[in-house]
Amino acid sequence: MNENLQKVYDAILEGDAALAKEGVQLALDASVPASTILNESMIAAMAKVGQLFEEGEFYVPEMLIAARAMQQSLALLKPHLQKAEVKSTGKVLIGTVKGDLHDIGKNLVGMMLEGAGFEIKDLGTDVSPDKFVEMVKSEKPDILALSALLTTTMPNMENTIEALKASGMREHVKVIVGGAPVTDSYAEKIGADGYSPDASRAVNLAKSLVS
Ligand code: B1M
Repeated sequence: MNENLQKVYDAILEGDAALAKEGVQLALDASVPASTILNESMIAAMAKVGQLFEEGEFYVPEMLIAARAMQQSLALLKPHLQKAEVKSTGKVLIGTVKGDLHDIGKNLVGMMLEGAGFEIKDLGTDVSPDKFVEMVKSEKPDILALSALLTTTMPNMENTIEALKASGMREHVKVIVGGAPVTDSYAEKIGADGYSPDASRAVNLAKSLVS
C-alpha cells in the first residue's frame, strides 16, 4: 500500500482524526485518486475495525472514535468524490432505518448521489417507518433510499415499505436499499425497486430508476 494510504488506514484504526485528514491531504497532493483513498484506506480501515470488534479486541468506544476519524476524513474527500453535474436528475430522500445509528455508508451514498446531480434530503438515523411515510408525502421524492447495518434493523426496511403501501404512497416513490447485511435477494423479497452494494453503484441504480 502507498505510504499515505497506509497512514490514513492506521490513523482511522487508531481513531486519530487529525492524522487521518493529514494523510488524506498528502494522498490527494500526490494525485492518488479520491476513490482509491476511499476504498483502499478508509473503507478498508472500517472493515478492519469491524473485524477487531468481532474478535473482542475493540469495543464500542474504539468503533466510535474510528468512525469520527472516518467522518472527518470523508468531509475532506467529499469535493474530490463528487463530479459536479449541473442539472438535477431527481430528488432522493435518504435515511437509516429505525433502531440503527450507523450513518457513514448512508452519508457516503448521499454524497455520491448529490455529486451526480440529485437533490438530497437526508433524514438522518433511527428513522421510523411512519416518519419516512410522512416525509415521502411532504417532500415528494423520486426515490427513497434506505440504509441498514444491523441484521436486527433490516426488517425495518420491509416495515417501511409496508407502511408506504398502507398509506397509498408506494406507487409514488421508488425504494432502494443497501447496507452491509442487505442483499439483492432480500431487496427482492421485501419488494424494493433496487439494491446497491456500495455508493457508486447506488448512483447508477438511482439514475436508471429516474431515466
Ligand atoms: Co456497529 N456494527 N454497532 N457501530 N459497526 C457493525 C455494523 C458490525 C458489522 C460490527 C461487527 O460486529 N463486525 C455489527 C453488526 C452485526 C450485525 O448485525 N450483522 C455492529 C454492531 C453489533 C453494533 C452495535 C450493536 C454494538 C453494540 O452496541 N454492542 C451498535 C449498534 C448501535 C445502533 O445502531 N443501534 C453499534 C454501534 C456502532 C458505532 C455507533 C460505534 C459506530 C457507527 C458510527 C456511525 O455510523 N456514525 C459503528 C461502526 C463504525 C461499525 C463498523 C465498524 C463500521 C461501519 C461503517 O461505517 N463502515 C461496522 C463493521 C463493518 O461494517 N464491517 C459495524 C464503512 C461504510 C462506508 O460502509 O456502512 O457498509 P457501510 O456502507 C457501504 C455499503 O454498505 C453501502 O454503501 C456504503 C459505501 O460503499 N450502503 C448503501 C450503505 N447504506 C446504503 C444505502 C443504500 C445503498 C448502499 O441505499 C440504496
